[in-house]
Amino acid sequence: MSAPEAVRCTLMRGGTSKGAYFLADDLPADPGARDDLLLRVMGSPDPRQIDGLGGAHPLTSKAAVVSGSTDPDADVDYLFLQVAVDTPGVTDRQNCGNILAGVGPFAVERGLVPAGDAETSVRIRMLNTGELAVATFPTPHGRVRYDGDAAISGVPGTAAPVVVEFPPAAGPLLPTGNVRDTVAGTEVTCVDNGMPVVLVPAAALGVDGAETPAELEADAVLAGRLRALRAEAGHLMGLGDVEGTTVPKLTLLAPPRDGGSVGTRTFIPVRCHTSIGVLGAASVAAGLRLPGGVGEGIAELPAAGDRVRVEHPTGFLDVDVRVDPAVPVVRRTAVVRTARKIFDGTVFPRPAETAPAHARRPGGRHDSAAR
Ligand code: NQM
Repeated sequence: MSAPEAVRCTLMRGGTSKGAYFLADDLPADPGARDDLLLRVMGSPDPRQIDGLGGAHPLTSKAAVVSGSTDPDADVDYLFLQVAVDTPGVTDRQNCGNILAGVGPFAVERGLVPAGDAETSVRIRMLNTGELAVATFPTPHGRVRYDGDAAISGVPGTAAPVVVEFPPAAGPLLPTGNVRDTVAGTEVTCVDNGMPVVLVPAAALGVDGAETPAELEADAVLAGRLRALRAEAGHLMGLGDVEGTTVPKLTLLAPPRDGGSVGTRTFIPVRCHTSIGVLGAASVAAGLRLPGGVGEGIAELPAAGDRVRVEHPTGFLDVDVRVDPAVPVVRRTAVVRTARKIFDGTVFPRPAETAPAHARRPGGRHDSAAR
């Protein structure tokens, strides 16, 4: 009997997500072999992911692949991979700003970036989109500090802040060229400030936007409307056939209920997010700042400053976003997240030979992670 496969791995919470972080050198270079390995690490496909590290939800079935960067503007490269839960899919078609929060600390822990004496800034090239981000976090005496007093909604307790800044993105903020489109009979705003998102007034779909994720997921009529709307919006946004993919996301907008700027419920795209993605929220915030968007008359934006407080099912996420609506372009986006190293060691993937036949070669790895 051969020795089991063993892979160095760090399990981290990044923002409101959880994932397995790897050095690129520790994974197969071939994307097919890498994705097959990640399915076996996570325990997919299986709704309970009982035989792997995955937490039986898309938000806890994620992987980060990190390496030193050859880009002079970046210290490290970060590839985000969404590992589907109950289908054998791994996709690199979306980015993840929550898992991003753990990349800087991971890079310091693994010696890719030297730690500063008080805090460290890591310049990260996000390979999924080609965009850059800068993450700054405390490193007293040259060691990553995880404890602290920053609280983020959706995570119990407090931890050290990870401040993430996104320089202006290169791609179009309005992928359809319009601030408003009619899609499947519904007026929407399609926006991309790091994550392609379709903004939809909740009322237009017959819900009030205050329902729990479980209530919304149980609504079969809503699911049908969202699916039709997303299919049409995907084409309009230049994303092609999005059936079976994880982007675009759909965010239902409602008036704020807790003193924030707007209420949201986000579909990623089938499950309803228990909070909201970082880049998803950045796109929502940018979309709300565009005159003529569907958020007008729903959102209540502060008269001054860059802050948009995006309410979601478990609290809120503050995004600082400065938009020049005339172009339109986003000049600056910033968020505060936290991250925590949970476990560092060796993961033993489920052996390849016991995997179901359809999981051995993750067919359509870019197209089947949509739950
Ligand atoms: O939008 C979930 C998450 C995300 C993505 C998703 C994210 C982001 O909360 O930047 O973080 O939208 O699938 O981790």
